[in-house]
Amino acid sequence: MKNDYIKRVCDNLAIKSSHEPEFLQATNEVLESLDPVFKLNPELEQIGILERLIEPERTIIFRVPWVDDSGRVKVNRGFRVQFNSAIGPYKGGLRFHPSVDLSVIKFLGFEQIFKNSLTGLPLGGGKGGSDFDPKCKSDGEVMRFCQSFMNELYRHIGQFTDVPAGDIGVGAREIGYLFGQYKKLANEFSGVLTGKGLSYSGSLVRPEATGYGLCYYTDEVLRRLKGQGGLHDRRVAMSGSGNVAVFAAEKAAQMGAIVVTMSDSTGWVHAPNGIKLDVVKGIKLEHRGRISEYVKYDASAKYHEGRGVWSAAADVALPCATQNELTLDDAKQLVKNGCQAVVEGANMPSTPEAIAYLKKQSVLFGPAKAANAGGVAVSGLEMSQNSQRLSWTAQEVDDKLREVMFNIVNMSLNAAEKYGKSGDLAIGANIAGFERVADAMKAEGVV
Ligand code: NDP
Ligand code: 2IT
Repeated sequence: MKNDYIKRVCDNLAIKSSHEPEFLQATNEVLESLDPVFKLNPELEQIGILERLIEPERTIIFRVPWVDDSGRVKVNRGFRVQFNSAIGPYKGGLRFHPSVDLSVIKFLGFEQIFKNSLTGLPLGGGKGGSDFDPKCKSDGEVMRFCQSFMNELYRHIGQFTDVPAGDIGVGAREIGYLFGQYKKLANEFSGVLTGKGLSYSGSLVRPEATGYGLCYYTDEVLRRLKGQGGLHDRRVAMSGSGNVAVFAAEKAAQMGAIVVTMSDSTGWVHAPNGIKLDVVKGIKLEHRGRISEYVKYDASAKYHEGRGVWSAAADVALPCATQNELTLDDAKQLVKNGCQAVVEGANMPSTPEAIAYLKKQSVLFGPAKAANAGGVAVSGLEMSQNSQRLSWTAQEVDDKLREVMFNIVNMSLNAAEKYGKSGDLAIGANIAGFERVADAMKAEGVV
């Protein structure tokens, strides 16, 4: 039963943002879970906390013209949504993918507010990107696109204002081009982007951070809530084969798990004896190839075209590709095959119907904003190192990453307990993330 205030805000937003389905999905999930907070703290309505939270502080949409290798002019649409700066400068990735639109960037930016709050670091929430598709583009085309994108973005960002990073389609190559152009336009070498290369003040462990953090979180919640040991000896079904998936697979294997599936947008590979990660890294990270090539190097594995990655038998599922990739039917299939935990590496990969079903079946559910916060947490640590003009060792960064992930588990479980939702990691994460931001928004007055 939703509190009147929450219901009113959700209903109004449903009308105002009826053309933004992903944004509505994300806001509904968070707002509904705040019900017990508003029962105890009705004064939050007086300061319009929810109306303020759901409206980005600033939205920038811009033209990105660039010239392809044949000399033809192309135009894409660029976005940066500066959602909330109550607890720190806007922080969040840039996504380059043909599916990017305002709804997708707003859902990602909204989620980022609470995720960043959970890290305990001084990071506000934002997100950006473009409908540009880096696939099948030459390095020269990607460089010219990134330079044009930054020609507009640079006036809106800065180390104390807004610090973008990578996401789908934006990795080390793109961050390099974006940083180079920012430096030229602003005449300033600063920590304005994270995920930078090591030779120009990036942080050790940032490439690995989201995937490693996901495994630290998953291992801990399995121990705390399922009580039969962590990831060791568990079969893990994973989707995606990009930055998050590759390093989640690496850490899961290091922790003694057997990763049995990986995928991309064309199909998925089933390797019941365990995916050979050096092969995946070779295909995806070095040649930007397709996961279908995997079976050339592993005769015991099978490639399947299309969806279906969640039909493989596994104890734990780690969706690491994109939003709404795990549906109700997938959840049913996972439960039928004995899956005990679904922990989100991608942002909002499970549909609301899938989540409701998993919870009803007592499957442990780890929400994205908690489970994948390791990436932005190490981005925060990269900003600290840049401010200090120092580089920490891999061990130092990894230790801090583990600490952040354990704190997130503790904060989520404590908040869930405090509000009578014991063991619910999703409600706990939403409430714990919200409380810090709401406190700062109370303090800053109505601005
Ligand atoms: P990458 O671009 O490195 O990899 C994305 C992977 O997901 C690829 O295997 C890609 O396949 C697949 N994928 C993308 N879109 C789709 C789609 N529509 N359908 C099926 N498969 C798809 O991105 P990341 O690994 O960085 O990001 C993956 C997820 O993790 C995203 O949800 C992102 O928001 C989230 N995330 C990323 C963080 C980071 O630091 N990078 C931090 C926290 C969360 P293909 O190559 O065929 O497109
Ligand atoms: O979704 C995410 O948390 C990211 N893409 C990482 C953001 C960041 O600023 O490192």
